[in-house]
Amino acid sequence: MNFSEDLTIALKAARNAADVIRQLSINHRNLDIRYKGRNDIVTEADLEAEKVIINTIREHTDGDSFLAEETEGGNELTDARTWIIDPIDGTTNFAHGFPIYCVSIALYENKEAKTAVILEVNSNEEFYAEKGKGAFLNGEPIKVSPNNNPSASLITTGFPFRNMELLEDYIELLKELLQRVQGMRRPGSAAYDLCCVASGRCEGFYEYGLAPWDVAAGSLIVREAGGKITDWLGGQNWLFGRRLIAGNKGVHDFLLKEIKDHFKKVHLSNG
Ligand code: 2AM
Ligand code: CA
Repeated sequence: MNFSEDLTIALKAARNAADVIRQLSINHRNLDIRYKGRNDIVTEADLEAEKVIINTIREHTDGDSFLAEETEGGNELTDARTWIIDPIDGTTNFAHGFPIYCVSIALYENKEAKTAVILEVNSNEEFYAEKGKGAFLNGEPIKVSPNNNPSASLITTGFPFRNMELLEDYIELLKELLQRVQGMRRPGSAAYDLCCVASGRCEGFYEYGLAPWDVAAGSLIVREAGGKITDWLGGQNWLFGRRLIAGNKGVHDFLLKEIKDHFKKVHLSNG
């Protein structure tokens, strides 16, 4: 497979960031932690890693735009080439030394994902995809799970941590799923959840309260692995719409129906 120069740049940036994160994780109990909001933290590792990613990309490109969690936030995308970056997806895990956290880098152009890399720092797994070229894990092609049967499926989600307005509906849905599926997991990094869908480690994933940098790369990796991504109404407003469902087709459609049935307030909240 002939990959683009952009993928090489994204991989180099992700590896450089992972080096910085690993270095700082040695002493994670002494990290300088700041609160951006309730339960929403940023560490010096997030800031350093983001700097390294942007500098690496700038060394190899000219005039590209950035949408990055810590320094270049925003809530819209133009048609320009835009790198959407989460230096650490799973910062709460990182700050506790709990081993699932990822560097996530995506390149969008004309509002469409072209290239995506997610590197899980502890396992050193590199998930990546380019539009129309398939999805890969450490160089090997990956595909979503062929198991479309909800009762034999493993489902990941993220617990609500900021917007508690939808909490009751969330718990009702969880209650239902715990009785209908084989197992539920909460890894703590949406980027990683999407990689698990893409590589068939789980059959589906859903969450609300998501930021564009949590899902920009993972959604391309899922689609290139043959999976389906929608928002909670079955539409395509998932990059800025904060709510996403991913899965193989059968389990995605099952989750969409369950969410529609249980989230009575889904139209009323923007969390
Ligand atoms: P972050 O580590 O980049 O902030 C979805 O669960 C996303 O919400 C996570 O990927 C995580 O991304 C973010 N998040 C922020 N604060 C969180 C918290 N207290 N618990 C879980 N996820 C949190
Ligand atoms: Ca982050």
